[in-house]
Amino acid sequence: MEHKIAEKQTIVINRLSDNWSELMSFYRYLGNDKVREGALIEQAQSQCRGQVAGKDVLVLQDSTEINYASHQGLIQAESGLGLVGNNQDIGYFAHCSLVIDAQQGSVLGLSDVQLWIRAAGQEKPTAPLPIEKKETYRWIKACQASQPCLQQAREVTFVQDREGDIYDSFVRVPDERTHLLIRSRVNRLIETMQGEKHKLYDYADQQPACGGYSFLLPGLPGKRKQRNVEMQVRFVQVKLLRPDNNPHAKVYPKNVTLYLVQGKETPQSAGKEKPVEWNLLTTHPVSCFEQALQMVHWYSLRWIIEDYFRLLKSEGFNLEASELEQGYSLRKLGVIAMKSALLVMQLRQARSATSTQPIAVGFSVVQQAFLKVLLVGLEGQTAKHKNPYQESDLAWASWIIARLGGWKGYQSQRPPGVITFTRGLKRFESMLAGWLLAPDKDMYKH
Ligand SMILES: [Mn+2]
Repeated sequence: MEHKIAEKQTIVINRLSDNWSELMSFYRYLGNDKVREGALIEQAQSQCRGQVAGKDVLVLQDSTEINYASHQGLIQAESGLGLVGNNQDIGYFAHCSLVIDAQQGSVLGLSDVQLWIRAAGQEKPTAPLPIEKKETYRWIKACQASQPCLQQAREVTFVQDREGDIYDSFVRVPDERTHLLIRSRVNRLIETMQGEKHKLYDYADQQPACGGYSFLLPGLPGKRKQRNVEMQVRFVQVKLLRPDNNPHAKVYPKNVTLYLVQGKETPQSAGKEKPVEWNLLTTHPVSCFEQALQMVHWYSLRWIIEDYFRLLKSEGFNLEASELEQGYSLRKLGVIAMKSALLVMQLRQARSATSTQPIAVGFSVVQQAFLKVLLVGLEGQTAKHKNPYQESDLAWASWIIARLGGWKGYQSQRPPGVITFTRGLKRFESMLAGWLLAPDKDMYKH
């Protein structure tokens, strides 16, 4: 049964942003109550579980909103969507935990996906709520829900942006093999190891710079140009003090000892742009420049999840353009797209040769057999036009999918990007659907 669903799903995915009016079977699949959103998420988690054994992993976490304001009149009421953004548009929120290999940076899987909606007419609470009742609880919940599929990992580091800077997290999430790396949101009052009180960022500024770090900051269309960022790095051990404005926090220890790592862009590097400044809080011990550098580097890898959300929403999958009428179906569509987008990212990485993953990461035995069939028609006569990779590597599949997506296969050509891979994957999946139905599979060889 599981297998049937998986195969059906591949048929479905190729339609994600194609002609919606032709999608009757697709609609039926998404509208089928027996296919639960939770089951789709569990499938992704169990796939992830198989990829992390013995590895040090980073879990990049972030939230995004999927907005259906442009289809507001079309979507059935009370069907699983709620208010987003300006508290008028409808849609849903998603919080994803994207697992990557800490050494290689390769995308391994999704350890958790939470979808949630905001109900209309929610009143602002008059008294402080326990964390479990707040929307921000998702950051802690995502760490907890990720744990079962990360059990085989050697070391886990959850990487969160400023929204994740919550005292509760520092108390509740870390253990011997579970760490946090979170960008600080507020200039809190802290206590130094010598017992003095300071403002966090001022105290960081007072530390001697121990070295530099540079990285390429990707551009954001309409917002900023790509630039090389040169940072100065500082670090120091601090005690974070328990917030005293929430009675529910009284159960926590009065402080937690952490390390602060600051990466601050130099004025020369920033030029006219706003300088990048990261004040990172981590449970990893940091006692030398190399360790501080590691933290800054790991945090810089957060761009991968931003890239992932971009792929889901615009470039490749165009989730927000779907014209389904049922909110529940739209949410399931979202989870399916999340799984496909994961594979697109893995295929792109496989071509960059910085990370090698086995083909089984993304393709079942049946799919691998069909890739082989397709390869015959795609390879040219000369060595230059042959797939240069081993059949057991994801890179081998990546070459084929890129060719299906319109990449010509010349080394001199620009390497294929996510759009090419998304197009290639859609084509692959629709051809696979045909192949699986074909009575005589040999005819595909010619
Ligand atoms: Mn965020």
